[in-house]
Amino acid sequence: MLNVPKLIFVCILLAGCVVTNLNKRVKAGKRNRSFDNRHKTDNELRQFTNTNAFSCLALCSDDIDCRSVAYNFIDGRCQEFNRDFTNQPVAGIYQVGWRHFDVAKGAACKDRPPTARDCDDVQSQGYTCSGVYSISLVTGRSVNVLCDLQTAGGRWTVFQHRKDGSVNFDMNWSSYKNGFGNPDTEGNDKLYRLTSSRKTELLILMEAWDGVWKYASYSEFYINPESDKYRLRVSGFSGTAGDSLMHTMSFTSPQGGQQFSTRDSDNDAWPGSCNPTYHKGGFWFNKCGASDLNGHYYSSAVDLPDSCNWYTFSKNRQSLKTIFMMVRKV
Ligand SMILES: *[C@@H]1O[C@H](CO)[C@@H](O)[C@H](O)[C@H]1NC(C)=O
Ligand SMILES: *[C@@H]1O[C@H](CO)[C@@H](O)[C@H](O)[C@H]1NC(C)=O
Ligand SMILES: [Ca+2]
Repeated sequence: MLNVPKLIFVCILLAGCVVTNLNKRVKAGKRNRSFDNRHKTDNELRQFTNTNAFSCLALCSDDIDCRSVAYNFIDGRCQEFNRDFTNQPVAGIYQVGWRHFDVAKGAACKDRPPTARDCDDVQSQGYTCSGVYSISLVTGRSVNVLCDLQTAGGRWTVFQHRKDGSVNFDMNWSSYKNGFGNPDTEGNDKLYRLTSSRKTELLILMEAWDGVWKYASYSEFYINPESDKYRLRVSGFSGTAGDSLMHTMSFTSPQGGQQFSTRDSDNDAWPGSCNPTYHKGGFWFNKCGASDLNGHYYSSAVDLPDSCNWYTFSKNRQSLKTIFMMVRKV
């Protein structure tokens, strides 16, 4: 398991992994991998020639699917991969010069901006590192949120994050209303505020237990207020993980999507209650669902309906290792 926060943009390897040019985007990681000298072709997204180590990493930072790179220090070739190789040997053809860098989006952040309404404001104020910031959704009241200022242009306010099993997500209605964890789930009232006053898009980044990352992006996303049980509105899918929100949630409701349900508040479209019969956690269950990103966190890839899963990722209920759900204004 990684013992570094997942949102940290880590370039791992060189004793003093170089940093300067990428303005805080790349940091020396805790791992130390000597030259792999392996040229691999599986899990490859793109390749470039005549790059330098910095631009190779920068290209990865801008690519939503990219999670690691290989750079050849002898001839300047650069490869991007859609998975990382944490704690795993890199297999491939022996070729001198290759080094593999595992890359997690974001960078540990020590700066704290004065007041911002969301992570878009944070980035507009000149901050470049991802991390936890204090924002004010309501004047005078600040909350800590995770900002992703790297992925696909940054400006993302993270409202849900799974990274290990340390936070219980099978919480009741009022916990989902107000948020829980620090700052794992921002809560539906805050999500309503973030998405109701302007057009917002949704990005979901997901990592399976074999290290492969996929994403689901929705060009329009908002939820209704608590009086309508935080009904989901989502459209305009694109991405590599498949559309498990539309797949599971909007085929019945003329209003567009399902209401939110928790174990103590059944608003789903099934006669019984999806949680706990099939699922765990609070989500926009239908009858019940083929995805549940707030399901139980298993510490391995098990195929169980109560896990945190996204059906179209691998056409089963395989529990995911890492999840980010985040919004930004369009
Ligand atoms: C990194 O790896 C090299 C070669 O295996 C080793 O000599 C060195 O002590 C390692 N450094 C750290 C900080 O682990
Ligand atoms: C909901 O859960 C929280 C935290 O576990 C608890 O403090 C609170 O009393 C619960 N509320 C209801 C209505 O069950
Ligand atoms: Ca029901």
